[in-house]
Amino acid sequence: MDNITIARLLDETASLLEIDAGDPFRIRSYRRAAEAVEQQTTQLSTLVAEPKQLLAIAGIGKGMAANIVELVSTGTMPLREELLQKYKPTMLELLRLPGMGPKTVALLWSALSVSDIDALETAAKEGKLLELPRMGQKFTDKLLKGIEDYRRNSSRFRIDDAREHADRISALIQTFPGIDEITPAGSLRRGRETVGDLDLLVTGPACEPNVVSAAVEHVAALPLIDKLLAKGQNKVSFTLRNNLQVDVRLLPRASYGAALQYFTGSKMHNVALRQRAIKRGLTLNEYALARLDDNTIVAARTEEDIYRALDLDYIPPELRENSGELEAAANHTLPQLITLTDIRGDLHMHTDATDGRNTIREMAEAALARGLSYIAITDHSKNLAMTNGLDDTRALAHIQRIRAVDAELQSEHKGKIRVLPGIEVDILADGSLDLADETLAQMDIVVASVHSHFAQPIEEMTQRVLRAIENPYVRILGHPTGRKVLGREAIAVHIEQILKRASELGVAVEHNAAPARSDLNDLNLRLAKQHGCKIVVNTDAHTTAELAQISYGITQLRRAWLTPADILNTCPTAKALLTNLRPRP
Ligand code: DGT
Ligand code: CA
Ligand code: CA
Ligand code: ZN
Repeated sequence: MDNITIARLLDETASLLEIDAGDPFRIRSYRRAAEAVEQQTTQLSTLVAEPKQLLAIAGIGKGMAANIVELVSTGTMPLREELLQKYKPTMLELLRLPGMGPKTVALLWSALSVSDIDALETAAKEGKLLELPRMGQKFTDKLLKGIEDYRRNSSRFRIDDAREHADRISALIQTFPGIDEITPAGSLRRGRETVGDLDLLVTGPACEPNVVSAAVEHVAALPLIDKLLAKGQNKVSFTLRNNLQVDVRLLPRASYGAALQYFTGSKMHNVALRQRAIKRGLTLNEYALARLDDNTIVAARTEEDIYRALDLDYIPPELRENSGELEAAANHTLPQLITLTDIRGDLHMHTDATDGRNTIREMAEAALARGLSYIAITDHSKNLAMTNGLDDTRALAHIQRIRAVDAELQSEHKGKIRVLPGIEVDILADGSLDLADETLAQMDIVVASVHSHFAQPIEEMTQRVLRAIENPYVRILGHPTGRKVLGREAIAVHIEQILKRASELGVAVEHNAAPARSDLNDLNLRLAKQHGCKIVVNTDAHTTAELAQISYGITQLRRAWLTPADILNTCPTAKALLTNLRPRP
């Protein structure tokens, strides 16, 4: 049994546990073990006689080592067999559909023997779901629409997913001697929210034409390859277990810039750039920018050289979508795009008082370690019962705790970080807010968000949000579109009308940095700026680790051409920030 098979079986067991509504930590441990196994360059089947060596692998503990020994010697393991008596691994895909929980999936299996999406679609179309409890026509219609959305989306991967895989593959390629640089190109480098396939470019002495074949063999033998699709002179294509395709190109240093430019795209940007080259008597391809008449190379080593030779300022990858960037680069009017270090605070995060995992103090210390000068703690309000949302009494008590931590940290760290009391208050179905005005009046940061009744018709939803931001205590509109990337579609709202009113009222609109959320896309962000909206970028972190998600938010802001001046939480201090937010009544 090879490593990729062991990894698949462990991952499948995690899926089965998920359908069984198992312990999330146990599920995570199987997933982590699967990832660790497929990273190994030694075949584990040769190590099972010496289980100690298995324990040396990070992510594999005693129990998991025993599982692996069992898998290698018997082809399966007891937990897996036990779960397979009840479920099928394909059922996991069903959990990705709207309205599907583990119980529903189990019921579909026991009542209709449905275990995959195709069978579910057939059953739904034949009206078989109507016979089951709590599954009416409305559920069936929503489900069929969900299946359609899922099929459309399932060939793409979220940016954080793609980034993680790119990092893991790069770490493995890097182990080969003579590799200097590995750069993810394509849509990942441009920072799109989703990625179709990974394009990895590699350079270094090992990639020079006379020696590259050894490096190609190394890449083609990477342990995490599921299917090898193609192996050429300097290119290897393969898929991973999750079907993500990866194209690795090994390139000589002298033409790395030309390759990087070409494979970063976008296609439309490249077409426009090539036209500009031709007008100047030049030709541009993945090898070089060269003269049309005698093929003399004009630039090839770096991207900067190529853009300069075309009389253009350097164009950051996030802007390469052929939406005005060439003209701006020619006129020296490209914006000074915002960067991670411009962000001074984070105004939306949760703690263990509701559905977050860490305490107020832990969140604050993690923010301090990340170099932030202020944060707001904004836990959920009571309408979100499944998060243990705060009612007025608990919210007021929570503020006292936040103020206490703020005072402690101020004396411990000489005012380096401020912790502001806040709330993420639910916008109820009629546009009223979930907590009393007197409670909201005690908060520095009131984020108002739609978290329920997502299906309201567009006029009703628009009026609902407009009513909410009329409340004078609301300073930030959270989740302005409520969408989930590759998941839930945006709520139906007249977004421009909302942005206009928010701008008039001085209510800031939030770009949610979580890659699953990315609430305002690049177009909406540009629209928000056009209407003069105040914009904030927040992580909505539910753990200290999630504070790092801010970088994905920055990427989207850059794609929208935004500068530090466009974003409120670039203000250097909490005081400066508060004077720039909507004044309190
Ligand atoms: P994706 O993978 O769908 O998320 O999007 P990309 O942009 O990564 O597209 P991909 O992987 O098909 O190609 C990577 C880059 O290579 C693309 O952004 C531009 C360049 N490229 C690919 N095919 C062509 C082509 O036919 N003409 C030109 N000019 N460039 C191309
Ligand atoms: Ca790609
Ligand atoms: Ca590609
Ligand atoms: Zn939140």
